[in-house]
Amino acid sequence: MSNSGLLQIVRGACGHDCPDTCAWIAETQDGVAVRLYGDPDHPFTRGVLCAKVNHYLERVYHPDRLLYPLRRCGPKGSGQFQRISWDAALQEISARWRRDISEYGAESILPFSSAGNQGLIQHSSLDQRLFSLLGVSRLERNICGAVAHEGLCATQGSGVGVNPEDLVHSRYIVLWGTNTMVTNLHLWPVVEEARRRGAKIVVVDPIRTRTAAAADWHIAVRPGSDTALALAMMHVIIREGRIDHDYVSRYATGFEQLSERVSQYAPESVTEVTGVSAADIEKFALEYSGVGPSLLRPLIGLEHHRNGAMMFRVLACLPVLTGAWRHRGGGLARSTGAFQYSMLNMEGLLQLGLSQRFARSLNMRDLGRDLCSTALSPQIRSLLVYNSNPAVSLPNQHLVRAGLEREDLFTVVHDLFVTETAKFADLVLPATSQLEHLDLVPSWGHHYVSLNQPAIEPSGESVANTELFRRLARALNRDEPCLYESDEELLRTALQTDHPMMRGITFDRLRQCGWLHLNHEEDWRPFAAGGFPTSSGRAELWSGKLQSVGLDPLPSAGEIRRGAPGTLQLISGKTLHFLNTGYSHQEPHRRREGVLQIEMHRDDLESRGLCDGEFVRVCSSLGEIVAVCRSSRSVQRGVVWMPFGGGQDALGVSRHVNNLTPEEPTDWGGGSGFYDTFVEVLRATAIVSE
Ligand SMILES: Nc1nc2c(c(=O)[nH]1)N[C@H]1C(S)=C(S)[C@@H](COP(=O)(O)OP(=O)(O)OC[C@H]3O[C@@H](n4cnc5c(=O)[nH]c(N)nc54)[C@H](O)[C@@H]3O)O[C@H]1N2
Ligand SMILES: Nc1nc2c(c(=O)[nH]1)N[C@H]1C(S)=C(S)[C@@H](COP(=O)(O)OP(=O)(O)OC[C@H]3O[C@@H](n4cnc5c(=O)[nH]c(N)nc54)[C@H](O)[C@@H]3O)O[C@H]1N2
Ligand SMILES: [Mo]
Repeated sequence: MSNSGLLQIVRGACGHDCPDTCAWIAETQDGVAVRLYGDPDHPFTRGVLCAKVNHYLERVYHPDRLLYPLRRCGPKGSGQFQRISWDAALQEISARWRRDISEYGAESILPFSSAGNQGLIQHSSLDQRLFSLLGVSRLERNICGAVAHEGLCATQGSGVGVNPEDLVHSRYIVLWGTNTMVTNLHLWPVVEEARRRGAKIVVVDPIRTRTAAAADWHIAVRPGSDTALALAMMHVIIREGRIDHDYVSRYATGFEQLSERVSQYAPESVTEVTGVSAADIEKFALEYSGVGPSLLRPLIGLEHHRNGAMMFRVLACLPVLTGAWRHRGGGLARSTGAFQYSMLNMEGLLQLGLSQRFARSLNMRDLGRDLCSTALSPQIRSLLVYNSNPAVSLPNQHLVRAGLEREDLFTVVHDLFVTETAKFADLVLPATSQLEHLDLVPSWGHHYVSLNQPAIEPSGESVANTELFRRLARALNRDEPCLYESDEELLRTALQTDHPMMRGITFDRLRQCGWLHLNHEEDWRPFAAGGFPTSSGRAELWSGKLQSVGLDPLPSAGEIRRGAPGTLQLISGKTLHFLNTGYSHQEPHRRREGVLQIEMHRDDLESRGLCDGEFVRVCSSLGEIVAVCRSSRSVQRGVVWMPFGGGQDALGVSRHVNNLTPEEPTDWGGGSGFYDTFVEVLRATAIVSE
């Protein structure tokens, strides 16, 4: 080989389900990746990778990485497999799918995927085209972000917000229900820079997270009660005349109705529900409305409550009242994802018009219920899982697994590792790592568009998602050319857009530079003037649209869930060393996260006669798991914290926090109230001896 021994450099971008979309550089030698590091020139990710991607080559070359197709040779769930060829696997899938389609109808097939790979085409492209043509059941992918987005849209008509890099101009930053230092670490230097320039950093979180501990002020709100807190802030802001009347009269509807509503939310009236003193609420409201530019930064955490959408609807009213949107660094900054997607040629990429007829849509949250349902018509007969690990990540894990255990269900899982879901599969197919496929990665945490270029050949017989769907199409004898476009063709299609912010962002330029900033003026303020993209053209403090679907037209506290007396509210957030459930199948990441712990307030331990470090059974109405209890100053009385992501409890049994969580819908937006879980914690030995 002429390049033998030469070091080559390839630019890529992380496609993990994370807002940061880090730009990386891979060094390869003789077809092997020898080094991976953050691109130091990227203005947002600045050459820094996270605790996971810093060790990405270990993932690529991990001895447990799936390299060949496997067929189950033991009971479902046992993880016993034998190697088979791709041809045999494809033949089996096509034979089964054809039979299902003719006997039960195409809707008896359910493709299930999430954002395990959030690159544009590996997330959605040929898969969607094939599904449309086949007429299989569709999935509502709404477990992450959809609720928050809907909530924001109710007030401001879109999810568009402040450019995250502009936070340096903010003088009052509220990280509201987001653990920035763990889940969005590249925003933290921006926050720090703002602090150096004089900003105050406030964290609103029931848990004293790393981020809360690093802030200037931590407001330890009671879970789910942020709506009441924000309404009380509005009460103070209106009472004290801190309203930007000019902004409100030009750009908002329903100020009078809102004023009347929040008159019921005097700070004293919400201290019990929020756990925040009236004095602190007053102070928070006055600081927020007095120091500018002020910025609210929620991300996802808040949406995992029953009143999840309302959380975001209510927060979005604050910068409208104060006119914070006028100022650079003022307003609200959540996901930039929908914003980036809105600029791409998604119609061309997905070709949803290929659908010949209506196909039902199933909510991903309800997978367990739907798999176990005898009423669903047709019943789900075949399941194809990719980009997701539902046996761990979905609520009511017990039901999901009961569904996956069905003998008459044919399950195919495409992944990089034998996940807990894959253990229930009839066939497991190997997927490529991000070093092994091409993609464009829009970011939900900044304004750069990045190209992920393959650095090495696919390991073993692994294939990218796009290639999987080409192979499936071929096996099913489909002859539509749109099912066989190359990855590059797909990306070129997606980039065929005349959106002004995409001007100059072409495939060829991206191939050269790796990443490019959206094309907008440096001082870009989405809602400084000109209104909002709602049907009224204004921010809807009062919403006719919500009223028309039977919802409260005004911001309200929504349903704040509280458990039965004696139960504790369980919050299960993201961890440093796992990416959702990703990396939990790998040592040393598992070791770094350690044995499963539950953090409890000392009084809650003592009142149960428990000691720090002992094994406890954590029980909800749905299930129970074993953890080591820890006396922690990070949690308030009545609230407990456990990490989400690992697959095993403290006894090494394959069950985790979602064994306890209910598949309960959020108010609107179709998500799941993961954090409205109420548990009892009992000494493990006492129960064992019962
Ligand atoms: N290291 C790492 N990074 C990740 C991920 C990961 O698994 N690991 N996952 C990625 C994904 S998919 C996502 S969605 C994002 C999520 O990013 P975040 O939204 O930042 O993360 P969460 O852990 O879901 O929740 C954030 C915080 O919300 C708090 N919270 C819970 N209930 C309430 C409440 O009622 N009120 C308030 N004020 N706060 C509350 C939790 O205590 C938690 O600290 O992170 C992404 N980044
Ligand atoms: N209790 C509790 N539950 C939660 C949450 C919580 O905070 N608490 N968070 C929720 C949230 S916000 C989210 S986003 C979900 C996440 O839930 P899921 O979307 O199910 O995410 P993961 O568990 O990370 O599964 C992604 C899988 O995709 C695989 N993968 C990565 N790249 C590729 C690829 O290119 N091709 C294929 N075929 N596979 C690939 C990974 O190896 C991994 O196994 O969990 C939700 N569940
Ligand atoms: Mo997520």
